[in-house]
Amino acid sequence: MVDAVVTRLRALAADTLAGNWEHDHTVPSRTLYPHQWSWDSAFVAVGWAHLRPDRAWRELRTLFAAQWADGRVPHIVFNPARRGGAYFPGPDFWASARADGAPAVATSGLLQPPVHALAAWLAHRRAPTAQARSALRWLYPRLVAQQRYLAGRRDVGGAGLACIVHPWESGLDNSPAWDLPLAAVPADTAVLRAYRRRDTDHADVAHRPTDLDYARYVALAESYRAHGYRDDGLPQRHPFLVECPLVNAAAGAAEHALAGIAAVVGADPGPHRDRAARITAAVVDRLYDPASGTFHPRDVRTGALLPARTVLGLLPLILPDLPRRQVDAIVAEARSARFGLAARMERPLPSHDRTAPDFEPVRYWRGPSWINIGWLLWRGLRGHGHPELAAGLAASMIRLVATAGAHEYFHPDTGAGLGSPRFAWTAALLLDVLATTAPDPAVPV
Ligand code: 2M8
Repeated sequence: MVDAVVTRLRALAADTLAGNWEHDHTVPSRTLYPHQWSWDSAFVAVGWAHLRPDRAWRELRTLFAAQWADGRVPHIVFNPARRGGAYFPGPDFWASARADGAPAVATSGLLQPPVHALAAWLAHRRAPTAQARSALRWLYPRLVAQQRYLAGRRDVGGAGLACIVHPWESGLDNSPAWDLPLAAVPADTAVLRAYRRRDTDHADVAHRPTDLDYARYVALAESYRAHGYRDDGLPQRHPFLVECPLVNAAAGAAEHALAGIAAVVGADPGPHRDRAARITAAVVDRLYDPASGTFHPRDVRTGALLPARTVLGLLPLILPDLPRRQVDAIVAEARSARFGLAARMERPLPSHDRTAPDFEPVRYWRGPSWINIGWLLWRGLRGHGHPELAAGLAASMIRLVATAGAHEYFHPDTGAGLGSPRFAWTAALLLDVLATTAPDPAVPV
């Protein structure tokens, strides 16, 4: 019975990934996201490593071939074969060719959480072949450059943490975490008259960001673009500068992964361990709030922590060297009625505090459950000695996909599938979870 479920789910995941494979990368979704996205590709590589390690490495190589001279890894790499209005904001909007240090292929100018070193390390651990070692040798200096960019040009606050300049850089685009700083961004929906949103062609308007939020996203991207995506002078001119717990925890976890990769490619792991320790200390020092007992983003423009208790607050658990006090605080927060983590979960893990007045069960990142977030927390729970909670979360993720399919996100009460129905990272990360967790017997065959 359980074997039949695993066989069915593995086939579903393999079909989804194969259907989204596009000659040298995987699209997150054929309809909504027809290009290559940065952190999607990292998650996808973790999944491909279970099926076709060659594709895991190809995926990462394609992404890092589009790395900018300053080390940034762009959040979208546009497929030249899909030019035209398939996605907004598309290549004409970002106009990367006009910026210094951009690659030949068209990209955006933003970044996403740096989960790539972790993905490369996991892919190598799953299949430590000569091909994997050669891919790691190619990737290592590029991953180091990605980290250098974050720790250098993006340390706008000067405290050893990277700043994001746009909510899209967090990956949790429309999270209530960003409402306060976003409200200070001057914009009105008239800006959208010059463009056409494409997301609402493929997705339910009630699930997507509002027009006013979209106008602010566009205004912020235009502000960054106007200075050629340069990072000097950001405090004087850019209206959104935030230290995000996920981006920085991912950067810390990346240094741990890079220590492992360095040992494989014959480099020195020591500096990576030192940097990892410094990032973890800065994440705790700058983003942990003892009063709320959780992590919050810090608004660099005002100096204040942003008060919303979103799932971002739980994600520093991916730091292997997070001190026990903060581990215990995160576990308590995750087990509270706000997130409902348990050895037997009644409902999926939400992306926002389900007791908050602004919790929205179907709107994108403001309540729905996402498999990539569950997977990150699952890894953190395993690494910090909480196998029962990790198993409960894994079982809940497996149940979601077994019941609703490989959707982009899920209703946090009913588990119904939302967003794109054949979503790449859902499929990829499910494969990784299935490799270590058996579905519970109640999951439908
Ligand atoms: C969503 O973001 C894009 C912009 O990057 C969008 O809304 O159009 C987010 O869920 C993001 O985390 C994800 O990487 C991207 C592609 O799956 O979609």
